[in-house]
Amino acid sequence: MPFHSGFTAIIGRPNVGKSTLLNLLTGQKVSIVSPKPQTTRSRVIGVMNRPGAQIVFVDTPGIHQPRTRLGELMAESIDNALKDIDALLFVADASHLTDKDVSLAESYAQARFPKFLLLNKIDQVTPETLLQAIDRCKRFPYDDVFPVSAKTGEGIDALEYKLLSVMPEGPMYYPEDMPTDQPEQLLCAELIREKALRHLRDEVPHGIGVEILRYEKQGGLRVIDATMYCEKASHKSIIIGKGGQTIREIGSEARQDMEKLTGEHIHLQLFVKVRPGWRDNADDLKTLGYLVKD
Ligand SMILES: Nc1nc2c(ncn2[C@@H]2O[C@H](COP(=O)(O)OP(=O)(O)OP(=O)(O)O)[C@@H](O)[C@H]2O)c(=O)[nH]1
Ligand SMILES: [Mg+2]
Repeated sequence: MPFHSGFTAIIGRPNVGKSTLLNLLTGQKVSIVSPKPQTTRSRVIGVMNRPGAQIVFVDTPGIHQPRTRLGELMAESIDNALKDIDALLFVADASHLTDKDVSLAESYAQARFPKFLLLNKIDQVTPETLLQAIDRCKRFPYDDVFPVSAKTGEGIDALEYKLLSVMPEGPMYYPEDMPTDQPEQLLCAELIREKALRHLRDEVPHGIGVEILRYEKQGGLRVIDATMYCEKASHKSIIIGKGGQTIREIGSEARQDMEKLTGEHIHLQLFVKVRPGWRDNADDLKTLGYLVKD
């Protein structure tokens, strides 16, 4: 039997559940998730292995109008993710299908590769709302519409079956024990950002960037020092919190997830630095790994 494989991009507006879906399909947490929009900032790969087949999923930042250089880089990473793919998943929130979702879905409908519309979060819609959403999407030339829940797994088997059936013959792109191409250190930085997104409000979380300063094995312990960038002095005091409580919680939750990820005992120390305008500064963007070329 020939091996089947291919690349499948996951796109859609912010907060619709793309990264949750990627983690579910991959069976591991490779992309961070939060209730805030614009959680994912760059392309994230997650690999699904099945007997005789492999699908490489590419998670992308939510489609939005960029307001900073970082936003532009996020938009570029969506365009890059759409190059050389074998299938496309356009994800929308079934409980909150907007005109913007509909017009965006329409704009990708002309793509040549197999494309599927996913109405996610069906665990929180009434059957009537779901039927209305399906009806609105039916007129687009997508190959299929899948109502799914990335949270409960409902509808995912049918999607997986369909995707496997459209994958062309091809090689195993990634070794079976490699669920993502992101280095462990980057995943750890992302986990810190995830916890920050969960603990912080309003504009504070969007201005956070994480730089790992130290990532060292010392005996049976991994020592990680990381700096959280923020954009204003007032944000720094919010991140630290009363008596250091917020930063302690962010650090403790991130450490627990890092220990699960690496299987190591971790000592994590977090610092906060004010860096006004870092999202528009090429050097800062490079330091944080968002800008790869000049
Ligand atoms: N109830 C419910 N919540 C979901 C489902 N899928 C995702 N969520 C929640 O929706 C929020 C956003 O999920 P993400 O996976 O971060 O969304 P995203 O599309 O990757 O967002 P960006 O990276 O900002 O573009 C999180 O709070 C998830 O827990 C679902 O099927 N049902
Ligand atoms: Mg995401």
